[in-house]
Amino acid sequence: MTSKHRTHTSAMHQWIGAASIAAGLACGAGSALAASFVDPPVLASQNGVLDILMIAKAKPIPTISFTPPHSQSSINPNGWVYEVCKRPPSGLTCPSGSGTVSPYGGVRLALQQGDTLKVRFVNRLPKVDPSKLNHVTDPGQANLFRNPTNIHTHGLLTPARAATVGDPTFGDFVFVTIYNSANGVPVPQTTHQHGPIVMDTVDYKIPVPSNHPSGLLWFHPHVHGIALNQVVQGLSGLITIGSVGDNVTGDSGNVRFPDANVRHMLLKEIQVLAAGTVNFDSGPQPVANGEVLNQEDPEFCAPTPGSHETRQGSCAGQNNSPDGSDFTGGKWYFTVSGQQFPTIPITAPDGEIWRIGTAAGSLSYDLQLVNDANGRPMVVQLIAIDGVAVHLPQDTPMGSMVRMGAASSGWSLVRRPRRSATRSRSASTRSS
Ligand SMILES: [Cu+2]
Repeated sequence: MTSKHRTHTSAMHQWIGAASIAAGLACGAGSALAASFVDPPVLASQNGVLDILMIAKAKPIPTISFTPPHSQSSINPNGWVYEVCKRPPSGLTCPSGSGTVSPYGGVRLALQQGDTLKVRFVNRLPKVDPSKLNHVTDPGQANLFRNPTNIHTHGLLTPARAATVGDPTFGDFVFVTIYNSANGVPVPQTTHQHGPIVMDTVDYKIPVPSNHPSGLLWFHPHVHGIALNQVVQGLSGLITIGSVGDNVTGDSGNVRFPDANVRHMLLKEIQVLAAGTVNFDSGPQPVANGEVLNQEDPEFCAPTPGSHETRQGSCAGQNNSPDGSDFTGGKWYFTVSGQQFPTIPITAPDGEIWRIGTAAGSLSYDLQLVNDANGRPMVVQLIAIDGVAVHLPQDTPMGSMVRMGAASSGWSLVRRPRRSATRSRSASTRSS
């Protein structure tokens, strides 16, 4: 691990450790929300290279419909997404249609050992109201409201390389900041300016070592002071190195575990407000119906559901006044790759492997697979954490397993259908 990764990990733990909301994976379903789960769009390398154009921009989230209090109509809140396509011959826009994807739920970049990931990265994010951002009054942070960003490939063992005169591309270098020129020219700061400022676009060239372990990783922005806001507004995606079959075989068919029976899930969460007033570091500020609280508050909802509350991929905002904000009427959504409470049918004889990443800003997930028929937890086998295979000796205490999981942003687990089952069943996720 490089020092870059250590620095990063401590920052991430602050985000994740702030609150704990229980989420479960349930069988059966029968909810209006329970559309079938769709794996994230994949951009795969060819002949050792994945060469893409990636644009960070605002876009309404079609899979989240927020109905404000006393309203008949719903709002699709504005997320920030990565629009991605194979790099066109020229220009900083993805041609519409073929190969262009920009889902709130994120894409998956499928890489192999020895590949090079090339990204022409463009910042088209909107400005943020400075009164609704923390850290804008910190030393050197007067430009945060202009929404500078960058990308970091979390978990990838790759050099943290800055550009040089001879090579203008960047490796996974978290100190470069890319500004959208539409948001104004950044004002020079006398302190805390750790790396180069680049306007609008930058080229990354990120090598994957030929001996890199196969596994599940993710990517996200890494500009200090605003990365949390950007992640919870939607900016994240998955990276896979190699295949599950590199390490795992099935039991009924003793061959490489087939890619077709592997699912990829990125747990995303977003806080959507009802019109009112929210307390920021700057003091109370007015907010509109459907506005995203990207300066997340871990106390948005009660930690557990109220007696008449059913949580299916969201929880209701609570009133924390007078000490905190009144979030009544708002909702905190917990999605699986952007989908709220999807249904996941499982039919393969060897079961499925689920690769789960979390892009959470202010919570950690406590995952269970629950049988809807009897409400009981079901057996799953944890096979890897952060791309590293795990072997848990028999009688490992639950607390040890929870500690291992809590230090992690990526899991893989195996879900097997019961041998006695003759019809297909389904699983869905919910927060409980
Ligand atoms: Cu990270």
